[in-house]
Amino acid sequence: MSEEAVKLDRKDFVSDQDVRWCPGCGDYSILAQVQKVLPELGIARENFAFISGIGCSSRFPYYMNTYGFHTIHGRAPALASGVKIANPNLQVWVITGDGDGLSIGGNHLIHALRRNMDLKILLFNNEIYGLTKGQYSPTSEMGKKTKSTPMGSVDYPIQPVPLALASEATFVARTVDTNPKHLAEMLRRAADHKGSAIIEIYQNCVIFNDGAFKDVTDRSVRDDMSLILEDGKPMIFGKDSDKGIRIRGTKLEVVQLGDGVSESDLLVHNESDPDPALSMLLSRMHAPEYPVPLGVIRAIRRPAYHEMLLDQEEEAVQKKGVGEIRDLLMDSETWTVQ
Ligand SMILES: Cc1ncc(C[n+]2csc(CCOP(=O)(O)OP(=O)(O)O)c2C)c(N)n1
Ligand code: SF4
Repeated sequence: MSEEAVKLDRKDFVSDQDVRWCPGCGDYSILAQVQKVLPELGIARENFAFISGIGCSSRFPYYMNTYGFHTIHGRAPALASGVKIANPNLQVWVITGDGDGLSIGGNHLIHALRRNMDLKILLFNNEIYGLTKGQYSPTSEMGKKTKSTPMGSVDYPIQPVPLALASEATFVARTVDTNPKHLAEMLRRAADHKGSAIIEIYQNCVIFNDGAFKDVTDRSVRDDMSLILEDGKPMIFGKDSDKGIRIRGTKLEVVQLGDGVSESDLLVHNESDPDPALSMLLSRMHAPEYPVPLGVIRAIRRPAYHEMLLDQEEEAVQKKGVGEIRDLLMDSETWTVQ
């Protein structure tokens, strides 16, 4: 990495391409925060790769002045895994949508997470297929009326955060496009993480699903309807910071502080708890019964796929010396026809 390369600013990460998202799309805010956070990392531009699938969100690599690859629908995690293994020095970001990452690409996403691939996956969740003009997606609510489901969809939605936890992702967070400060902080945390990092970003599609998250993100309700998680801190929320979350048996409860309930009764967030049970409970908190948790839900450390692979390669070289693919292939008969 050259000396001058690490002294970059936002403009260095802006490409010469015209941004083609609809005016007011939440994607702009995410792009702006990524272009703000990347120069802070002190990494040269040529050491970043942005890999996307297909969708409005997947146009992202065009707008980044880094290496990038707009790949095929749902396959960004697979392509990105190959990129990371081929060149572990790259910091690899995956850009995907709820359609791209959870419909056609659901399988690829799960396996990249479970393998602890060192990827920073940004899941732009707008609960709709934007690029193809507004069909319901796997995260759309049951009964979603669209042109292709005029009477309402009859599908139960999938929830990205519980899915990521169940897939053994080692870093799972949630944020929203309308809170740039929080979004930037989550990007920094994902950038620092070694292993599979996924951030679900609530992203507003102004054209086909406007206001999908307004019950959580609108200025008038957000303090009461979102819970900002902070590691090691009790779970307090509300406009007047007078509500909290406690656990009774296996159920989380919203409580009013003061009614014989004090801060010491509340759950304390432990993002690195080796047992994922509480993070799973948190991930299933939904409005209107609960405030929606935003922040780092889980962050644990375990060896990443490429680290284990490189260790194994080194061990093999030590034992047997540097090999030749040709020798491996021509080594012995694989089968004999008699
Ligand atoms: C193999 C294949 N199947 C279907 C499509 C059509 N298609 C393009 S984008 C898309 C869904 C995009 O939705 P999402 O990932 O939520 O992205 P958004 O556009 O909302 O950002 C679909 C179904 C395609 N391009 N390729
Ligand atoms: S269709 Fe929706 S997601 Fe796509 S660019 Fe327009 S506002 Fe954004």
